Amino acid sequence: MERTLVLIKPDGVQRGLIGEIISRLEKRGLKLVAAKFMSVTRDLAEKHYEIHKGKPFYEGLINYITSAPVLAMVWEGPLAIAAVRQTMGSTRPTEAAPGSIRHDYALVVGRNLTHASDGSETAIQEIGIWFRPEEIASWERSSDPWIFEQN
Ligand code: IDP
Ligand code: MG
Repeated sequence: MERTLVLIKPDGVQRGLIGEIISRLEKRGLKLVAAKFMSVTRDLAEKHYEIHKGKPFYEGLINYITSAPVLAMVWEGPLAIAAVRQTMGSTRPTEAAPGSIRHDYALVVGRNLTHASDGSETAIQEIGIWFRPEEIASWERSSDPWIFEQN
């Protein structure tokens, strides 16, 4: 079972899309195991986006993610990392698949609503940046056998 970090970025919060985004992940069958509504310090933003340091959009990206609260979450499921990236759509909304969140609700890369971990190592690293272990709830969902094929 995989876990992945999802952020609803400040534009998603400001535009009232929290419910819509959570709903899509829930309906897909993914399981929520942690959530935290919070302001993002510059220190946290810099840790999270360390890989992009030095790129032309870096300063704008840090300003964007620290500009208003975000909803940070951990979602769980088989192949959760790929599934969530697919539900979010490509980084550039005009290249995102129809039906994906970025296609359906966004236009430009600098306001693309969400973050989702892009691999198993980054998922572990990012979850560790945003959540303490005791903030993550491992739980059995009664629908798990109908979604996760555990037989
Ligand atoms: P991802 O969020 O789909 O993983 P990354 O390439 O990791 O995309 O970039 C991180 C974030 O940085 C993007 O989601 C987007 O908010 C921002 N970003 C990436 N490229 C650009 C750009 O060319 N201009 C402005 N912002 C960008
Ligand atoms: Mg990325």
